[in-house]
Amino acid sequence: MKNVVILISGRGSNMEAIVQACQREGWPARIAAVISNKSDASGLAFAARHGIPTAVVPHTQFASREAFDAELARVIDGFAPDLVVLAGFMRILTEGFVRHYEGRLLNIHPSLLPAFPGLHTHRRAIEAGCKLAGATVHFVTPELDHGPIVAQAAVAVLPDDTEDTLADRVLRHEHVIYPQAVRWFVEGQLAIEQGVVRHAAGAAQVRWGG
Ligand code: NHR
Ligand code: GAR
Repeated sequence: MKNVVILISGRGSNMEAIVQACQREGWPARIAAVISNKSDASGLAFAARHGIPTAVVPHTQFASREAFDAELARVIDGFAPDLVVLAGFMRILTEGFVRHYEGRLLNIHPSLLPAFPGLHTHRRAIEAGCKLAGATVHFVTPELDHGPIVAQAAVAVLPDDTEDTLADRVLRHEHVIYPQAVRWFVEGQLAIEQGVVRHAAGAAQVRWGG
């Protein structure tokens, strides 16, 4: 069994989708903990209801990013993780933290990387007149939103989309590709060769949506 630790900052709907797929599909994994940097993250209640240990490491109580990341890593490592999953986790992580979890740290970013790293991706895609938007699951590297790509989902940007309607359309596909990617990892199906992620059995690493 692989231990998976999930980091959230808020709603945690991607975390929920991962917890539910893990239970429903009987992955060789357990969700060992859900950890938030915000005590009011609503996802913590879902985790507790499902019997998953939770912890809060409030970033506001640390003098530096290094100090926050050191405490976060100490709490995470208490759950002996094989994989750490960022699911709407909103703090940029230091190089030291990322190196500690190299090759076992995943994120989902709400854009078709390498377009629009950083924040406010849906607003920026609409403003740029993009006709496609989407989400990317990637291994985390020290450079923000630049790590090896595990899976992507693409959706249409519609003429009357707002930031919220586009975010909702993308999120529905996040809830499919993120559990899928985590499942591939815990099954040992992912290999990184020269910065490119391949699925051992050739599963499609792309999803097209309406
Ligand atoms: N850290 C590293 N080193 N590399 C990545 O690829 C990371 C990361 C930490 C988080 C998620 C990411 C996203 O998918 C992620 C990827 C937060 C910010 C941000 O600017 C940017 C990207 C992501 C998460 N955070 C502000 C900060 O000062 C705080 C913003 C807030 O609290 O609302 O850390 O988009
Ligand atoms: C998701 O859309 C995720 O891709 C995005 O925030 C949302 C979190 O929703 N992540 C980021 O923007 C990271 N900077 P959730 O908490 O319901 O999973």
